Amino acid sequence: MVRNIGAVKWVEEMAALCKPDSVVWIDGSEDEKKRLTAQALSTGEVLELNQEKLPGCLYHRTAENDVARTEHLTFICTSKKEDAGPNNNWMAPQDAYSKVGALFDGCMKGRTMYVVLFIMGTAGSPFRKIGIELTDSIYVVLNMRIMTRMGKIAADDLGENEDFTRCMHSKGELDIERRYILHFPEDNTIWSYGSGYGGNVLLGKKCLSLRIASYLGRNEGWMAEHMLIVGIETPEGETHYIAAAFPSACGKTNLAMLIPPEGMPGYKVWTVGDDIAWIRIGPDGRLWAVNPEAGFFGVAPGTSYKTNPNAMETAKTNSIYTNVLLTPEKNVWWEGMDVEPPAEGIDWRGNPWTPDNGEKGAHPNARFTAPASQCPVISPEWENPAGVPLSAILFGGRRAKLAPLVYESFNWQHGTFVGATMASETTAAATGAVGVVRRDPMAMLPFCGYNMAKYFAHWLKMGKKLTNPPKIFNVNWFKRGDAGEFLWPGYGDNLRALDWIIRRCKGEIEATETAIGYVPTKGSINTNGLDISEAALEKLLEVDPTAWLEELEGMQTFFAQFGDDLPEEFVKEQQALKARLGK
Ligand code: GTP
Ligand code: SPV
Ligand code: MN
Repeated sequence: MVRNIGAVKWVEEMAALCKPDSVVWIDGSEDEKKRLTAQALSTGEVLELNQEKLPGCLYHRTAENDVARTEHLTFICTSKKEDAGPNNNWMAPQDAYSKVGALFDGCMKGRTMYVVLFIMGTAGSPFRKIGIELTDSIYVVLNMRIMTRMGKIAADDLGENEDFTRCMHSKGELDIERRYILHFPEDNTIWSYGSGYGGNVLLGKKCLSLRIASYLGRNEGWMAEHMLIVGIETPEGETHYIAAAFPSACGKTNLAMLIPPEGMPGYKVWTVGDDIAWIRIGPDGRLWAVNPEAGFFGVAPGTSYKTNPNAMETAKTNSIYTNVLLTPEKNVWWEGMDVEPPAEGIDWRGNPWTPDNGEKGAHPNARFTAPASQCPVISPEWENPAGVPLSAILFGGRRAKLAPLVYESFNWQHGTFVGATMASETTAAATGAVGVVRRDPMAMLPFCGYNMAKYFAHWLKMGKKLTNPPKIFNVNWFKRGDAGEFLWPGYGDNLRALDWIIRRCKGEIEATETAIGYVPTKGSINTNGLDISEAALEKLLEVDPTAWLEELEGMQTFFAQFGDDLPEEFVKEQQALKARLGK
């Protein structure tokens, strides 16, 4: 199938290192899928789910210590430490290759090495990137089959071109003490050892499409961002595209496929992507975004027919469920699914479970892998190689206090500053404490493959090249009242904020200028059919200068680590914010 000399040589070299019993080149066919599935079923690597209720769906459980990205074991290996920046763990490339090379040595004895050629983007597109992942996990192959365009289509697209990302993965022993996720941007190479969890092992996703791609994008003049892309069709029939960066488990998948609330008839929502956007400047001076992925790797807990029916429909067939609760009927269940829990089941650890045994049935970061093409509201433009033009970029996170429901930045430079000063409460998508506010610029802190100060500069530079830039906004669906309750209903009702954003982009409505940006003037958010008190709305839109002055201190502390690399524009933005806050 593959006559690419560089690919064949590299696979031979890696096979000589890992010493698998056999090497299998994946073609991506239906027959092959059947064979691989049968084999994974026979070893228990995956389980078959109820084929009446969930046709074509499989179940998988990862090791108990391997259920989320491990940021402390993730490294950027550049020749110079400063190129990785204070935002990344760093290892010298030679040290990394020899240290983890020793782990790869012989690690596939008794196993098969699968060779997966895959495309991020669509075949033939000038903007796609091609990778080859070597892995000893059928679960990884089956997931890559959903998340990317892979096999023969990728081999044909690559042809004899030797410019591909070399992605090396082994489960190893699944020992957290022997786990490394290494990126070598200068060599276009990724090495992942000792994990079987999504973001650590589906190397086309965070590793290639964000860490390596952000590095390539800076060199090549484009941007790789942790953003959903959604089209909003107004009752007048115009479609406006919005990209939004929220940290992991902060609502991207949900916003990308929301269902308009009853009070907003005539609106339609079209999903283009739910996690990653590659963004370029078009000939018209606007930003154009593509989703390089072919599937969704979505958070299961909290997903229900009430909160996100489109995700439930998407994942009903041909999907893989990881670390959810398994019911006696071989169905799946998770917390927040909004159906009665089964009387008993097997939890994400593989232990017997009952609703009252005090344990979670599903891990909070349990996931479904589902083909994007199955999404009932997938955009007709989702595979357009040119992408979709962006009217607005949103930043947002989980902030119980401070950040208003929505506000608009003054201009691109200020908007970049707003994105760079984002903060959010941590979630179960990465190991470590949950619920701690940390700064997460552009939701890219765990995913920026180089010095983030240079990344900020890249954003500013891109803005200077735009003759028709999108407007930049900040949103927060997670503000809480005094009793700890969410003040905003969220989910489908988030369209009310998007609607305000679109009307601002079109210059149709006035807004109130505050120290942090423009907030909705009273009465300008469509609350038709929404049961919300005046007091809650007021609280949602409040800007408290004292609290923002405190926030400014947090920003300054965070920026200090970048020293002189921090763009001077950000120093000016900090001063201007301070002045606007009256100090
Ligand atoms: P990653 O796949 O990790 O990048 O996550 P994501 O940003 O796509 O987050 P996702 O949409 O999967 O949502 C994560 C969790 O937040 C789920 O439990 C959702 O139910 C919950 N959530 C999403 N949107 C809202 C919202 O508007 N309000 C509230 N309260 N919760 C939300
Ligand atoms: C995230 O954590 O942002 C995800 C899931 O989208 S993972 O692929 O594990 O990174
Ligand atoms: Mn994500």
